[in-house]
Amino acid sequence: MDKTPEDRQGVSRRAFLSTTAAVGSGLLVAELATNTANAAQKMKAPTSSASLKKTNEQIAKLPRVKQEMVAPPFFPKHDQIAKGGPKVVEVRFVIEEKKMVLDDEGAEVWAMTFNGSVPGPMIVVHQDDYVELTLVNPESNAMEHNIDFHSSTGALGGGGLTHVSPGEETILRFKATKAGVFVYHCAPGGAMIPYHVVHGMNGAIMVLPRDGLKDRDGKPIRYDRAYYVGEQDYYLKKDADGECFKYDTAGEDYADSMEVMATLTPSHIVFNGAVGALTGDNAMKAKVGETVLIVHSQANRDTRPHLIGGHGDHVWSSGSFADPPETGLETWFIAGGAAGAVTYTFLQPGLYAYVNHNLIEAVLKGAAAHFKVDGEWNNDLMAQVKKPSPIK
Ligand SMILES: [Cu+2]
Repeated sequence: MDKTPEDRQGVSRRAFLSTTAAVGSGLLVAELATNTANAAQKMKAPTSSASLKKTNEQIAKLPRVKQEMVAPPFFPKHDQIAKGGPKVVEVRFVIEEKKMVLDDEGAEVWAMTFNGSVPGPMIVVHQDDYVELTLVNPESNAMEHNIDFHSSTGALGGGGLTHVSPGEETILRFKATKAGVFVYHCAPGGAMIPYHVVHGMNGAIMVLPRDGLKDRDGKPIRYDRAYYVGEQDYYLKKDADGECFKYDTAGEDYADSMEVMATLTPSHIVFNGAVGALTGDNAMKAKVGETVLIVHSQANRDTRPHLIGGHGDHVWSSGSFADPPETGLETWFIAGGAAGAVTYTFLQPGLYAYVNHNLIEAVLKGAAAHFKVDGEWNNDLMAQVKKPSPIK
């Protein structure tokens, strides 16, 4: 994208970037949606007032911790039970627009990412902690971005206060008042909202109850390992031979992408950014007897996770830890725009497939992962009584 002297001015550049949002197919709809979203975004939280000063002074007395972000499927280091009172948890996201390969056929997308991964990193805090996010949009990026936290309250989930053009950074603080797992995503306005989300710009936060997870009788649930699976739908345009189009820069696929998005038919539905990101050598690991927490998010589209050969021992399908978990489920539902959590204690060794149980989406589109579980086989739970052999 050519830079004019005007582009150096924040306001002109912002105007330019949001104008590009309305280019391409679906122009009218995009404009209508953009205008609606922009009107909402004009509402701003006060940046200087006696009440803000007082709040800042109170929060300044709280302990501060930095949370080191790690790429999914891993979780950052965290305590399952909070130590002490509420804290301010500092998190840093650097936005990276980058080309990613999605499958063995070499399909490519110019992904938009928080910290370079699809999905973005898992954040973990406890209820009533404050999340203080520094959002950095480096000059090397082409587009304006922001962030909407479904776990937060006010200002479009922070989306109204965090618009950053290339070369800008901002800091948002919000109080994590609801316990559960929640999606966050970029939402720059109008058609750019789904465009950024289906280019990978989403992730999840886990807000644990201060005294940890509990079953429906109030008994503690503890996990030995935690994994984060972010499901991503992509909408790549294909040529007459079924080859996906390739582009030289981020944003160049806008019109083509809008055209495919309008069909509601994804070209790819994958876990953690690409086909095979969590299978084979990248399989998630566990041991027999260990309890694993799996958080699964889908920022755009409904899904239905299933662990083949296992179960959901405790399932927070809607993601709210304030509600008792369901137990012993085969498949659970996660609504588009939400995250869900499940614990499972592995009882048998082997390779487990963890899939979106629309099996077309799992097998043909890519929504599958593996768990590699070590340990002793339990013959009481399952045995091969007779090997497959000719019928007598
Ligand atoms: Cu974005």
